[in-house]
Parts: sequence; C-alpha cells; structure tokens
Amino acid sequence: IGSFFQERPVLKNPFLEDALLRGYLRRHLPQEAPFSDLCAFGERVANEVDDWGRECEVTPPRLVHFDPWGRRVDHIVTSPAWKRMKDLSAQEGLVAIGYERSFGEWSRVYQMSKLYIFSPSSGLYTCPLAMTDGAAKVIQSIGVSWPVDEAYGRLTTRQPERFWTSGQWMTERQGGSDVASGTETVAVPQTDGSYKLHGFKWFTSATDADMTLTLARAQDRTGATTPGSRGLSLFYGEVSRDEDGRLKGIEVQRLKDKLGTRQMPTAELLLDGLPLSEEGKGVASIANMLTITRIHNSTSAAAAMRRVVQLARDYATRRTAFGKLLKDHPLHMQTLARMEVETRGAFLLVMDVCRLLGREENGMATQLDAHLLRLLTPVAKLYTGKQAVAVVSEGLESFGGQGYIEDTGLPGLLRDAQVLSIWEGTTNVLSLDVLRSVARSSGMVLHAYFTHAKVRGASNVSSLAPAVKAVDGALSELEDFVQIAATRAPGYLELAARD
Ligand code: MFK
Ligand code: FAD
Repeated sequence: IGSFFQERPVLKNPFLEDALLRGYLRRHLPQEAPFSDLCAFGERVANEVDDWGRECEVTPPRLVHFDPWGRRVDHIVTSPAWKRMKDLSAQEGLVAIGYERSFGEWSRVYQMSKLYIFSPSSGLYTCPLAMTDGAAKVIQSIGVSWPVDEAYGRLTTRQPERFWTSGQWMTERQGGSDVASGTETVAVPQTDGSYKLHGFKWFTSATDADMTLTLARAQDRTGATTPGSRGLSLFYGEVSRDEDGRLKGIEVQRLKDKLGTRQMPTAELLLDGLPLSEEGKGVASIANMLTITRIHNSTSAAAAMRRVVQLARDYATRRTAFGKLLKDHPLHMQTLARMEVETRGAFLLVMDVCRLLGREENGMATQLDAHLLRLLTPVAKLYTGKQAVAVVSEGLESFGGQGYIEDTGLPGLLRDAQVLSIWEGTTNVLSLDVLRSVARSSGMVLHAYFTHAKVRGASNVSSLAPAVKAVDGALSELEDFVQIAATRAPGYLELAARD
C-alpha cells in the first residue's frame, strides 16, 4: 500500500486559534477574567470534548418502544457521550453564564463566545442548550414564581445533578412556520387549574429533555377553542416517568430519520394528558424563546464556519500538491481568504446581536439598542444560516476527496449546517419577521439601523442621509411590494409548468 500517509488536520485550542474572537473580547470586555476560562475551555474542547462529539455522531440515539415483557416504555436511549455533554454544559455554565450576569452587559457575549468554541464539537448538544436558554428567558420574562421557579433554577444551575434541559415543541404536521393555523393540540382545563394536552407534535428535538414549553389551544367551559394566533396559549410541562420507567402522558411515535443532527433525538410525540400549567400568552410569549434560540442558531452558524476554516488552514500546512504545500498555492489561499472574510463578517454580526441582548438584559439598552436587537436577530439568523451552508461546503472542498469521507468527521459539519436555515424559522419566514419588525415599530428599527451605522463610524456618513430618507418612503411601499410579490407568484408557477 506504499509508505505515504497524509497527516490529518489537527484541531487546536479553538480559542487560542481565533485571533478575531480574542481581539474582539480584548477590545470590548472590561475585564480579562473570561480569558482564562475561555482558554481552559478551548483546551478541553480540543483534547476531550471533540471526541465526545464524534461519539455522539457515531452512536445516535435510538427509541426503545417496549420493555422485554411487552410493556410500552418509549425509552430514548442516548450515548454516554451525550450524557457527558449535559454534565459538562452545567459545569461550564453554558446556560448559567447568561443568567448569573457576572460580566454585566457583556455576559451574553461571554456566554456565546463559549458556545461558539463548543458548538462544532458539541455533538449538537448546543440544540438542547439553546432551547434551555430560551425557556429560562421565557420563564424569567413571564415571572419566576411557583410552579416554574424550580424549573428556572434547574435550567440555569451549574450543578450537573440539578441541571435540566428544555424542549420547544411548536411544530405540528400542518404548520411549522404557520403555527397559528397549524396548531391542533387542545388543552383541556382540569379542576385543579392545570390542563391536559391532547395533540401531536411533529418535530420535537432533544426529546430527552426534562421539561418543555409548548403551544396549545385552551378549551373554554363549553369545550370550544379559538382559531388562529389569538387562540394559542403557552404551556409548561415536565417530562416525567413513573416508577416503572414509563413516560407520563407522552407517547413517542418514532425518532426522525434525518439528513443531519443525527446525534440528537428528534421525535414525533403524542401528548396525552400531560399535566401542564397555562402561561397564557401563546405566540407572543414564545417569541422571547425564539429570540434566544435564533441568536444561538446564528452563533452555531458562525462557529461552523470558523471550525471548517481552522481545519482547512491547518490542512493547508500539511498537504502537498504539485510539489508545494497547499498554503503556497495562491489560488487555494484566495479560497481560504474568502471563507475567512465570510466567517469574520458573520462573527461580528452575531457578536453585535449578543452585545445588544446583554445590554437589554442588564437594563442598559437605549431605545436604539432595543430596535436594533429586534431587527438584527432575524437578519443575523437568516443570513448566517445561509452563509454556513456555503462556507462549510467550500470548506469541505478544501480537503479534496477527504472532505467527502465520513469518518474524517468533516461531512457531518455540512449536514449539521443545512438545518440552520430551516429550523427556528426558515429564511423566508424570517424575512417576513424583518418586515413585521419594521411595520410594528413604524419603521423605527430601520432608523435605528442607519443611526447605528453612523455611530459606529461608517466611512461615508453623508451617503447615509438619502438612505434614512428612503426608509420613510419604504414603509408605504411595503404594502405595494407584498402585493406585487403575491400577484407575481402564481405567474411564476404557471411559467414553470410550461414546456
Ligand atoms: C444550534 C442552535 C439550535 C437552535 C435550537 C433548535 C431546536 C429547535 C428547533 C425549532 O425549529 S423550534 C420551532 C421554531 N419555529 C419557528 O421558528 C416558527 C416560525 N414561524 C414564525 O416565526 C412566525 O413568524 C410566528 C409563528 C412566530 C408568528 O406567526 P403569526 O401567527 O403570523 O404571528 P403574528 O400574528 O404576526 O404575531 C403574533 C404575536 O407574536 C404578535 O404579538 P401580539 O400578539 O402582542 O400582537 C407579534 O408581535 C409576536 N411576534 C411574532 N414574532 C415575533 C414576535 N414578537 C417578537 N419577536 C418576534 N420575532
Ligand atoms: P413549511 O412552513 O411548510 O415551509 C415550507 C416552505 O415554505 C419553506 O421554504 C418556507 O420558507 C416557505 N414558507 C412558509 N411560509 C411562507 C410565507 N409566508 N412566505 C414565503 N414562504 C413561506 N420544531 C419544533 O417546534 N421543535 C423542535 O424541536 C424542532 N426540531 C426540529 C429539528 C429538525 C432537525 C428539523 C429539520 C426541524 C425541527 N423543527 C422543530 C421544525 C422546524 O421548526 C420547522 O420544520 C420549520 O419551522 C419549518 O416549518 P415546516 O416544516 O412546517 O415548513
């Protein structure tokens, strides 16, 4: 078989390898304290956690419907590595940091920096963490009182034995984007003030969660429900088992067979009699969760790009073609440089959103900050989701054929990137969310954006003036735009059907 064996790309400490991350934190954070934590965590990710992530990939979860004696148990069996990820997440404060707020307005930047280092090695554990963070945020914004105070404490703890993760069960067969008309789950009031839920949730990720937030239509005394968004309420439910290990009030239909995110269980669930207490604000309440999970999504997208660039850069110092290392081929370096530019842009956009979130949560946000956060959250999610697929795909090509080989661990990066533009709102749905934010704020989010661009030192400030003016006109044109799009769409379908 010959004597040549190619050296593989080596994952080094992702914090130390990331000059932009370190530079950004040094420039913005008032204290140096998180540096030692991030550096130590980066070391742990490279030397230990990355292998666990791989183990999650090759040992995907499986569903055991029945015990040996034929009783229905619906056990979701996950790998030991997946369980270690849960303990690690608590110990490292991957959710807690955002709620301890030891670094004031910079706490979110610190937390997301840690997740950014962790994400590509996490075996998709960042998914339950995103939903856990989102659930804590919803509980906090609704008010941390009984019975959810215990849950809040568990979601935000650093103690592994107490730590809980949460699900976010919104999607039903009829509607993932349009949950307002797609949700058929009904909540039947019980005499003790709780509700029993009856319905079928079509996508439930990280189904091994300890609790969930979900949407349902509460029945009134006559058994009637209200259609549309106004009829939806938000429910909290604990996922518990009886002494025999059977899930209480939940039936797991099957685990999904997915393109990627295979490390993590995504189930179809029948909710039947799950005892929940109503929180009562439906879509608007879960919007707080969406803000957090969309920021996590953006962080994971930037992280996927960074990881593939780091590995490709390393590989360029080890692989020789046409008599010289890849790093000495200007064309190859141009490709890597383009990936680097995309990655940097994504990182800076995401970190700015995290900065704004941190300011809002610490009572430091100006009106401008609040508008920017509302506008940039969907923009960052939709843009970085698309970027991640393109950059990671390009990244795979930079390893040549090896980029396509499963046990290098590289193809998984692309599979897992593909979901980032789909879940948590598809690109078009988020584009509409941007329009919603413009309309609801009477255009103030766009004014905030252009003002921000000025404050942040746009080189040609005067050129922004016409743009600011255009924003006023744009609002009235929005209606026309939507109208035109709506009338042209059927035309497109007719055209496509022609020979
Ligand atoms: C690695 C990281 C991974 C992250 C975790 C991944 C695992 C989870 C995977 C999932 O995919 S979970 C499911 C995610 N599902 C979605 O993202 C749903 C996509 N659809 C939307 O986003 C729709 O826009 C939405 C369902 C939210 C609303 O559609 P509607 O029914 O047309 O909403 P409408 O009537 O305009 O708004 C209802 C209320 O919500 C309004 O408030 P009010 O009732 O007070 O008037 C809106 O202002 C509010 N709202 C909607 N979107 C909002 C929002 N408020 C703040 N921010 C938003 N983005
Ligand atoms: P549809 O809403 O049917 O969308 C189909 C297409 O139509 C999309 O291209 C969309 O952009 C477009 N479209 C829809 N509406 C509009 C519009 N108004 N204008 C223009 N275009 C539009 N959901 C959960 O609740 N919890 C989970 O844990 C969860 N985990 C998931 C895990 C995975 C791996 C995946 C793939 C999905 C998961 N989802 C989960 C579901 C996910 O959030 C939805 O699939 C997603 O929101 C899209 O909804 P849908 O599948 O119903 O697509």
